[in-house]
Amino acid sequence: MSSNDDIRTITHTASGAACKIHAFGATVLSYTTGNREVIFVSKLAKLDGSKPVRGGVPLVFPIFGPPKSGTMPQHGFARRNRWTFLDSYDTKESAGARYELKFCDVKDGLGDSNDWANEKYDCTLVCTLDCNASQVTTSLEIQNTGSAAFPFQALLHTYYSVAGKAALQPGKCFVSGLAGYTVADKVTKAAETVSDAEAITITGEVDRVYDPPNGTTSANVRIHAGEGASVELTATGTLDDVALPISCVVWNPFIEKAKGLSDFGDEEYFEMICVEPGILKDSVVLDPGKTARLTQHIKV
Ligand code: TA6
Repeated sequence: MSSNDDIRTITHTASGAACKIHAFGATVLSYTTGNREVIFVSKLAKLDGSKPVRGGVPLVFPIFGPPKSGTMPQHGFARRNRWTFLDSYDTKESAGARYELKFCDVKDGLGDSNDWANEKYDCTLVCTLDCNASQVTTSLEIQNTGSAAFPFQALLHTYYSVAGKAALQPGKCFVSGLAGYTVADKVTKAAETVSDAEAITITGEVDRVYDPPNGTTSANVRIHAGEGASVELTATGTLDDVALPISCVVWNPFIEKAKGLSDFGDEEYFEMICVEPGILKDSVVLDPGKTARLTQHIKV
């Protein structure tokens, strides 16, 4: 089990900006700059390691969503295990920290009847966090340390705090920058279409995967998270230093799903929006000895 002792505060002395990160899942819990908290964590979130944190920036790997076969828990094992603190720093430019999860230390979340549970694969994951007054950067590095190539998905499941509990006010809370992406709507289950929406708003349960048009790699999205609280999100992915296409998931549980989450307040859907960049398309395969990296820069 984990405890609050596993939560480390990273302070950028020069600016006063600060982050909190939990060793459980290497989950970033907070990024504050000035008097603004950018990240949302549910008041009911478990921080004892009994389940993934409901909020912050959960790390999703090696699968996004439910398993296609076998019984690995939804969103994989990365967010369900205690990572090892490597080091931290505090310089004039920024402050940050690094955490590592070696596959041999994975105790939960493998399920069974899959190649990870059967130990066909091996990997080392490194989470890096960097912050200053104007931005926070989080990244997930995936090293194939085994002898077999493995397919994977990876995603930064970022929960944003919405100022003034305005998540359902289209003029104050919306996401722009995903027009032209192909959208798969997990709520309506409608056929995939190309999104022409300049602004994605929350008027009910939203659970959509936006895949980039061919040739587009990095994601550049503006998230309006309440009055005067927008952020610019830039997300990139690489495999062996070659750029990968980055998809984006937009999620708000709304009324019914919120009630169904034991670690989420029934009314907290007014206070948050998830915008989650990920390597989701074409089931990317990582060869032995190679490294993939998913990075998001969140500029305030
Ligand atoms: O990213 C959106 C999503 O896949 C939703 O379908 C919802 O399940 C959300 O993730 C939260 O998943 P979790 O396993 O953390 O409850």
